[in-house]
Amino acid sequence: MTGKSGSVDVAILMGSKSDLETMRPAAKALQGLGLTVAVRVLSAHRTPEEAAAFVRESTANGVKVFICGAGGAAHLAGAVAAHTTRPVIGVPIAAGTLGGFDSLLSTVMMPPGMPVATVAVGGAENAGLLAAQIIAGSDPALAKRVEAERAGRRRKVLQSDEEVRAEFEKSSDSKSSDSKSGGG
Ligand code: C2R
Repeated sequence: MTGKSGSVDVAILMGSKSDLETMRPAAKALQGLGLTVAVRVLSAHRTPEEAAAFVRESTANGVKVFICGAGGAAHLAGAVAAHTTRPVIGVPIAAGTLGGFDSLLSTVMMPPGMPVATVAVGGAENAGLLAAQIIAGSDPALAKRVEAERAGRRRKVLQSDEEVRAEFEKSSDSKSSDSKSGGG
């Protein structure tokens, strides 16, 4: 993971280091598609000035998408959206007593004019993939890699389908031959 804000494709922000393991799949998905990331712990509540400065600087340096993960009263994604017109994706994080419903609502319920594309609670991998899809709109080589990633998932499901069907077809075959031989 890159630590600088300059010349990276996607900036991933989180409100606390306690969010890192939830957010890591976003970086992994992006890096797996050949995109560069800056990963930062910055909080709209605890480090408002540093967070705002980072977003402005990153925007000036050409960051294409911001991904923001936060738990509880999750204002980070909205605060980031206030300082940039680049797309902002929010990842609500289950932290504290309300299981993530609090951060889901805090992230998703933005006022008109300040969109934050919000993924599922803990949905960092989808946030990474969505950021890649946004960038792929103007990058045909990346679009091909995104399509290949999708095709890989399709293959995995079809492989699982084959395995599960084989297991149950085998067991129903043996039951029907048992009943034939037993029933005379
Ligand atoms: P600690 O584990 O540091 O106490 O943080 C973090 O994202 C984390 O999930 C608990 C939770 O507080 C969240 N936090 C926010 C913001 N800053 C930190 N929601 C913010 O700016 O929105």
